[in-house]
Amino acid sequence: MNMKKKKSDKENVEETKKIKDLSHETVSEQNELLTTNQGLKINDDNNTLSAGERGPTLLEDFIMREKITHFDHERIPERVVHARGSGAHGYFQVYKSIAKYTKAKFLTDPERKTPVFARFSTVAGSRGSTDLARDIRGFAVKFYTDEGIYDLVGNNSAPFFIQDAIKFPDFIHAVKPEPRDEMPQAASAHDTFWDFVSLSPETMHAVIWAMSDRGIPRSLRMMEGFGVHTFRFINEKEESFFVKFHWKPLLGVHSVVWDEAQKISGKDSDFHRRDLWEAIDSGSFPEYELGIQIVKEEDEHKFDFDILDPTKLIPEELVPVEIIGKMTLNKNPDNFFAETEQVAFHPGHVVPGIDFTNDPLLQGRLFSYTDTQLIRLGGPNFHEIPINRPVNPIRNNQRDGYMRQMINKDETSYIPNSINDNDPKQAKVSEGGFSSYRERISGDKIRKRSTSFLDHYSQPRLFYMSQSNPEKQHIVDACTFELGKVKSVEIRERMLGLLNQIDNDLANKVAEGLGLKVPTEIPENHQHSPDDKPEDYKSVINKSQIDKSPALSMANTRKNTIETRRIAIFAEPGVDVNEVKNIKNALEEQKAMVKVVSSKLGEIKSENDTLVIDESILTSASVLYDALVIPNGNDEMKKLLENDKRFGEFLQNSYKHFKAIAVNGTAVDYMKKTLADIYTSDKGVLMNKSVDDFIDAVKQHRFWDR
Ligand code: HDE
Repeated sequence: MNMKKKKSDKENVEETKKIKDLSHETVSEQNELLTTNQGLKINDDNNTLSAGERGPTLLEDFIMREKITHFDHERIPERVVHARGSGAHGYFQVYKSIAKYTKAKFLTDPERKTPVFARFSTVAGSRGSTDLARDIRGFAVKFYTDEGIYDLVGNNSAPFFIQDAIKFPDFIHAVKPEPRDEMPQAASAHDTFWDFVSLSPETMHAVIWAMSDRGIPRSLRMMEGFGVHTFRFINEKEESFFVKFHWKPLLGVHSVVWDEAQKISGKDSDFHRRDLWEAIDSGSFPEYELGIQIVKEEDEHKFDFDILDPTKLIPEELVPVEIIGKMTLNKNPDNFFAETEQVAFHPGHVVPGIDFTNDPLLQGRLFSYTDTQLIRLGGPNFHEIPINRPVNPIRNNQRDGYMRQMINKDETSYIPNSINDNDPKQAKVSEGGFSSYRERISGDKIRKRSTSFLDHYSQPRLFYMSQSNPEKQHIVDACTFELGKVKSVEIRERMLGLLNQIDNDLANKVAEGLGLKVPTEIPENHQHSPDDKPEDYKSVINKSQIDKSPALSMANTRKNTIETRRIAIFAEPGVDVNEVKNIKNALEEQKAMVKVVSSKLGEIKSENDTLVIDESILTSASVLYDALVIPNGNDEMKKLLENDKRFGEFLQNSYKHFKAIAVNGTAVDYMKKTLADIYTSDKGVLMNKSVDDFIDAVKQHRFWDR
């Protein structure tokens, strides 16, 4: 009896492994001949079974019916938020053990490479919406650790919009297209969004982040990620530390300009997805360092904000970010639907050593993510979809349900049992069993926002004051644009009142653009419940411990590489082919992506050389590039450029969007004429300079103070 039981246990583990292997058999095209889903070889896939050549279709045609039925059911509901996303595989490795903080094995063994799948997304738009919407970006990473799945489901904004999960449906309904006409798609610039946020001061911090350049990243590879909530680490001694997670991209944090973002949405709405794909495809693997901010248990209350409040960040100047490891994304998905679309993240997927706090937003998320997969992926077995399976074997008494893959062979499906030797057994903590942090809780059962959550303005102010002047101007411009799209004057005015609480100068500048006056009365911290009394909120501080946090400004980010920057070189007949090739080689040596752009595809021949054209001016646009080179050429080239307005528009946009521009020889004169009406500064415009100077300029990303 015992022997039989042991065998069944082993069999089950083998079964899990076998299922993994089987998944590979089904995903790869092993059978060369066309078959039905039942494995029947198909002889004719082009003609439906019919009664005679010109006769009616026969219902009997099970092959046609199977194919069309499957097609009819190809769509699954898109994610209610974060529907538009792009994913990639890779691995994570810690630089050194952080066992003093956590027992999570993937964070304590520097030898261990943990496979990951990352998915980046916009929040508001539908699955087919543009990548360049002004929006927060999702930054979700699934770690396939030896102890089970760990998901870090974060955003590229450190604060979130709301404090309590129960407000999430309201917030999302407000930002989604308006209910009557389903407009606008993937945009917060409309009445319902600003109506909601103008009545919810807690949103101000995240709103300011979204209105900053971080809302329009240059690339998914050039944005930070944040775990947002404060989590817990637990070490082997069962000591607990509060922890905030950060992802820091090695390429620095960079954005595009709003005008550019709007144009990219027309020229290539897959811009971010393509950029991620091409970078990985070309071997320039995106890398992000993982950083942690640790707060000791006894320091929980030492800040003038509550670390459980998800609308607050811990300034890096107060608690430095310790860099502990690196994620490298080195493989594109094989199939978008199977992987990027079906991947199911959940902040509740944790491993021993990582635990939750009582952040009320996080607590609500712990419910939502399984619930959403049930409708999106069709049932409780979504963990069996290959992209969601842990790499360690799973074993439990859960059974059946839609799309069950596992063939459980145990004689029992419950514990305790005597029939199967009480298998599967619970794991002791010493065997890696998860046990929740033993936190002492006492309190009344109430619905009430903690008064420690009520300072809604000092952190948005800290963020705004920490920006460089061009970044501040971009926030003003973004608010003016978005509120300019709002039809209700009342909403615009209410928003000005809130912006005024953040900074008077900000509010005045936005008011100026809207042709309005900043309201004089101070908006109250809105009550959260009809029975709340103003005296409940007396203790609101509205003051930050520090005035500036340089870490919050993208201007202070890394600017030491041109890797994967897209650089266009104009070429028309008469161009100095030799010069083009030298510049291209020098830039490509630094791993830039260089394209020679001409009025038509094909080749340009010089006396003793040939230049292959990569892109025609018809299918390329300045907004798809980070920098521009116009090389020397003879008079013919100059004339051709002058006569074709598309080159002029390309050059003008490159200049207007603050990009580095190199012009040599005859191109100097061409540039001066073309930019005559808009030229204000030489910054980032390199006339007859060396390639090295140009490379340094491209590293700067943009010349914002041009
Ligand atoms: Fe999410 N969120 N969220 N969210 N979220 C989802 O889960 C939800 C929140 C985030 O690439 C959904 O599988 C609630 C904060 C990302 O697949 C859903 C609340 C943060 C992704 C859901 C929040 C996030 C999601 C929709 C308030 C940053 C995309 C599809 C309590 C820390 C993951 C899905 C991917 C997705 C609910 C707030 C990040 C509906 C109820 C805060 C990156 O379950």
